[in-house]
Amino acid sequence: MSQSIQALVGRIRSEDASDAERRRTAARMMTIIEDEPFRIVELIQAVITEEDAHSKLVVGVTGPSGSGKSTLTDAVVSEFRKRNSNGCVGVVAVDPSSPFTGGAILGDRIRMMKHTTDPGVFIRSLASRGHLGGLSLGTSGVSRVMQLIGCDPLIIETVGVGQNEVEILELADLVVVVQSPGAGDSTQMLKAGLLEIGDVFVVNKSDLPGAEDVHSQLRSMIELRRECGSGREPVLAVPICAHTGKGVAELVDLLSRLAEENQSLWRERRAAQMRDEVRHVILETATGLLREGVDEQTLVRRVLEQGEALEEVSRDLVARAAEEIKRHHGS
Ligand SMILES: Nc1nc2c(ncn2[C@@H]2O[C@H](COP(=O)(O)OP(=O)(O)OP(=O)(O)O)[C@@H](O)[C@H]2O)c(=O)[nH]1
Ligand SMILES: [Mg+2]
Repeated sequence: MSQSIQALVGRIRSEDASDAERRRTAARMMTIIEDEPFRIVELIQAVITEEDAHSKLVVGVTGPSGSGKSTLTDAVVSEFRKRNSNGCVGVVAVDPSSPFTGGAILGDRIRMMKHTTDPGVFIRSLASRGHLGGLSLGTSGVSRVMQLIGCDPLIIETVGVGQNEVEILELADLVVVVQSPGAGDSTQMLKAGLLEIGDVFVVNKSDLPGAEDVHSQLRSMIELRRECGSGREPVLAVPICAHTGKGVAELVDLLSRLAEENQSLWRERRAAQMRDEVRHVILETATGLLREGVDEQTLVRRVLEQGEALEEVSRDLVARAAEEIKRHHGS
């Protein structure tokens, strides 16, 4: 018998729950939603009207592999913890390119982080691909649970850019794009679409030669984007050395200021995002029902070999599914 998400939310909220129990309950809820992503709807139902179920700042960190996203995230987490030692910070590391068995690689990456023993830092990695309901729904579920237990900021790290990653970054209020010298020509970034989705651009590894060049290339690209007026105003952060922490305080200042300024806009976006997730799950569930007991090859043959109209075959399918459901559920 699987546990109700609502009951778990209640347990997390309960005043007599200890911190340890809250953590355990949150971890259980994350596992449930990772295994059954559609159950994110139960979580949304439980928290949708509640402002305090959301972090004020959800940051997506992306950029080419090896640019230093994890090292930078680590440094940013330290800075946030230093500023608010009572609060907690969440990190979700997503690696859509890893096969299901890639856990070991991610394990190494996680161990790299200094914060694994800090009770004020939650870290969760997602390496699985091709889960039912898609990776982004699982990521969203994990993110929402972290927000529910008060992780603020929440940082979502994901490499490169593909469709999955873009979806994941839609969960973020702000997207930070990390570049570094020596990681290939930064015009490649433009092709990869990072320029379009970034809100804050930062050059990491400022201790290495070439960092200034990357910084000024970024500045011209950002200016170009501004001139094209593509809506969101991108910002160029000061160069950073994640190893020494140089520039990290300035980046955290910038992120905090942007969060302050944009809170009401983001609130609306978060609400829209939740409605969108529910809509997605409803349609996916309906598609699943439609497919039940259907011979899809026959449908294809009717269209390709018998020349039936697509619309006709589709309506037929829906009508048959409706009958089937009526028969099973006797209404
Ligand atoms: N010199 C220098 N090296 C850095 C700096 N930040 C990170 N590195 C190194 O760059 C390498 C990659 O860093 P990661 O933080 O793992 O990079 P990543 O972007 O998270 O990599 P993936 O998760 O594989 O995409 C590591 O060897 C880091 O030690 C920096 O500021 N200066
Ligand atoms: Mg990394």
